[in-house]
Amino acid sequence: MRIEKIVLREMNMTMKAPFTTSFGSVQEKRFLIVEVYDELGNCGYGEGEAFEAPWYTEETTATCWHIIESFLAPILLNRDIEHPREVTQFFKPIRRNMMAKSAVECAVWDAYAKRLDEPLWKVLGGTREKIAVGVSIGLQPTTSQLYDKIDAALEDGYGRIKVKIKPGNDVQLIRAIRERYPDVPLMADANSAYTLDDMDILRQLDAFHLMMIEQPLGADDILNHAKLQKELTTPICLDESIHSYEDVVTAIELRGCGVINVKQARVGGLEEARRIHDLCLHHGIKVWCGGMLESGIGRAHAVALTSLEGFTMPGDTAGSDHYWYEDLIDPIVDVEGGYVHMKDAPGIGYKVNRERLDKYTERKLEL
Ligand code: OSB
Ligand code: MG
Repeated sequence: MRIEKIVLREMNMTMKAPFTTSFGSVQEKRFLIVEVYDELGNCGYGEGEAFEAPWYTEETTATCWHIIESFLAPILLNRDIEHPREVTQFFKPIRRNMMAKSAVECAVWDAYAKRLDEPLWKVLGGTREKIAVGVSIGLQPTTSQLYDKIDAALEDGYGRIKVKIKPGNDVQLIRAIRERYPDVPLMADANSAYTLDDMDILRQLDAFHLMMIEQPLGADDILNHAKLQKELTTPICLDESIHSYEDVVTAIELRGCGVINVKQARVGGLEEARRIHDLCLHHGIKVWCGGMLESGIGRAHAVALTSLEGFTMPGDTAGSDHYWYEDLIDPIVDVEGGYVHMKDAPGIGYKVNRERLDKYTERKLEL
């Protein structure tokens, strides 16, 4: 396979509601869509999932554009590729910039699967015909608004609730949720809002049988997560701290977590995500697939990834309609009774609606 053309698009779509975490709020999503075309005319799509500001990781929409245009596209264009797994190796000389790499790598996987006329999830080695998903609910102005969101999610059939916490919005909040929903599978995500000085607060969270506490401490701090994990019975899940297979090796060696949130965007693509999945399976570390408030294109890649056998815990890949009034794909990612069913169509399995793709494109570059 040879990639002969790459199209880069900057998209702007507004979500149904703002999503608020300990690091800030997003409603207008500026992200990238990458199209790669092989010599036979197969088109693969990938999503640049970085946000406009570098709160979550150091990357932004603008840095992704720059890295793809100036470095990744020139590496890939007109190069012979046997298999998409090689793309990770081609990109090795470029440090980090995982989301930029992932956008391109995912697009190559989609084109490759379309070329084989196979669904991407099968090409990746997935075995699950349907995957369990939950919702991630952002911080709300009041507890009663949070209850409304949880009620709506449960009514829509989602079987797992993740809520965001931050200092001042933690023990009381989780206690209140537990009183109202004693048995709902529940987890809390701090997006790095605490330090070891908050040990007392974090210890109190042990009382609420949470499935896990996601990324309580610093984004670059696996060592202190290991210290914290020794003090807690609730498993720690690492999100922001994991950018590569090597980071997972470190986390396992240090016993820094019991669970890993895998996002292809955060680790440079589907090949690295799959290697992390295999490693965790081997070491008895649980994995699940996180989300980045993606459009249907990134969402379809996450759904395909989640079909791998080790993804035993529900992911964050809720249905398209949870976030968007309209999505870039037909049909939308649909959730029935808490499950997304795999598609048999080639590649990502969903058809990109070119009219809507153009409608939300604010900048376009052909390489
Ligand atoms: O920490 O998992 C996270 C959204 C944006 C950035 C980081 C995170 C999240 C979410 C929501 O929790 C995931 C989703 O529903 O797509
Ligand atoms: Mg998280």
